[in-house]
Amino acid sequence: MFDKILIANRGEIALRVLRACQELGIPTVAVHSTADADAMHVRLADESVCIGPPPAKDSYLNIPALLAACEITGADAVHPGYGFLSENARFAEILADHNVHFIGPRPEHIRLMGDKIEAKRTAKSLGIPCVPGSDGGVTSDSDAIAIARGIGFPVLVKAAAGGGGRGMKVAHLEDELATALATARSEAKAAFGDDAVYLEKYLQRPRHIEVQVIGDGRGNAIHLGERDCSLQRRHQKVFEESPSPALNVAARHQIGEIVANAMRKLQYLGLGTVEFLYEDGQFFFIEMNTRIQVEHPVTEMITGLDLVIEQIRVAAGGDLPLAQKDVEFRGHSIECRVNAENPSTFLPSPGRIASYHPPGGLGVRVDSAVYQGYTIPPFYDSMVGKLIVHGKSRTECLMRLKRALDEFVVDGIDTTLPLFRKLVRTQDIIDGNYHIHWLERFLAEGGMEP
Ligand code: MV4
Repeated sequence: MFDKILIANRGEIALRVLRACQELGIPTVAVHSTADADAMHVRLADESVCIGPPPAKDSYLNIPALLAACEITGADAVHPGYGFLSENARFAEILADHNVHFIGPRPEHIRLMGDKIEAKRTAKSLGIPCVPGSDGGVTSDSDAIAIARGIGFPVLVKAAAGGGGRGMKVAHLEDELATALATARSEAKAAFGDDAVYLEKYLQRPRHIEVQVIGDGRGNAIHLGERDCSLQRRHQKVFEESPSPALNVAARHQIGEIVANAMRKLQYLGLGTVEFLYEDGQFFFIEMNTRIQVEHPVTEMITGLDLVIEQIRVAAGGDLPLAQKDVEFRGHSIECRVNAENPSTFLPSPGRIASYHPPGGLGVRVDSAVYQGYTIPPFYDSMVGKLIVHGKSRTECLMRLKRALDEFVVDGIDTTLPLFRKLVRTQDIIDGNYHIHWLERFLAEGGMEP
């Protein structure tokens, strides 16, 4: 096992990782920017190192400063959390060059999944169902037209270096395709320095369902069920649940086995999430994430596993916690991402939290790094924390969520709590009847108007 872990992150995930380290009996090093000197992860860690000024590029993304922090403290492993350097293959390689373990997949798998064309090619070769589209990149308008005629309109042009919704353009008709290609290419070039694009059939009203996996890097891998993350706004997830209200036991087992088998063949190491669009009873691979995700707690609640502890164990060469046949899925879990934003306009609302009273009780979990009197700095994401609830059934889970939301007090800043209080009282949400465009339509139709 590792002797000391440096946590290359901030906020709730830094605290989440710190808690796992403490339960494993591993000393921790927090790093922080000058804006985060008062942050909770700094207070709770065994040691801390200031790594630079507030802008992330000068602190949480500053690889030389992180290496120096490892050197100074003697940390022999780095946990990257999510965001920042968590999917940076070069960072993982540089750490290895300095004899520091990266708690995550091998660099080649991070790099492979970072290129969406290569990721899709790999998924397909491993037996994962993919969205119909181009085989690899599209290089000419005439090729694109031929492919689009084959799969039928509408089609979607996606950037190879994209992901998370950046650099996508829809073409509903043939005469829109050349413009969609040109626009997607130039946006991709400007955003990522890579103008490679590919083509897919555009699915109009799918759900976003992702499968959690963990591998030991020696050909053993298990899946831990799915999460339904269809409720999103501008490609930011808002509300996630497991199991998905759209799947039955047989469908869960089928897609889970396909994904776990693929990861066994890849000899995948660490945690991973395989993302699908799900429409008319069919799964279509879109991307794979090679990090711990924000919404991992809903999987923890229904499996009883601590994903960060298991992630650290496999990174240190340990075994998987369970065989697939011993993984049990119990009850239902929902997560709400509470952001420091106006609940109608979504404008950021950083500032001082004047009063703070998180909910509690059976089946209620709050993953947050804020406290009463804490000032949310304006430099980073606007998450106040995550409210995660668990119940025996989806109905019990929703009732518990409703009461937990009513207990939750965050004063002094705007938060998205009122949005969630509204959502749990909205029939489509109660029925589990939603898709990836549901939330934006709800907001456009005045769902949050006073
Ligand atoms: C799609 C799609 C429809 N058809 N691909 C957006 C983020 C990126 N991960 C993939 N995305 C999409 N890919 C095909 N072939 C619709 C989306 C999409 C979306 C996906 C998941 C969750 C929210 C979304 C919101 C808008 C578009």
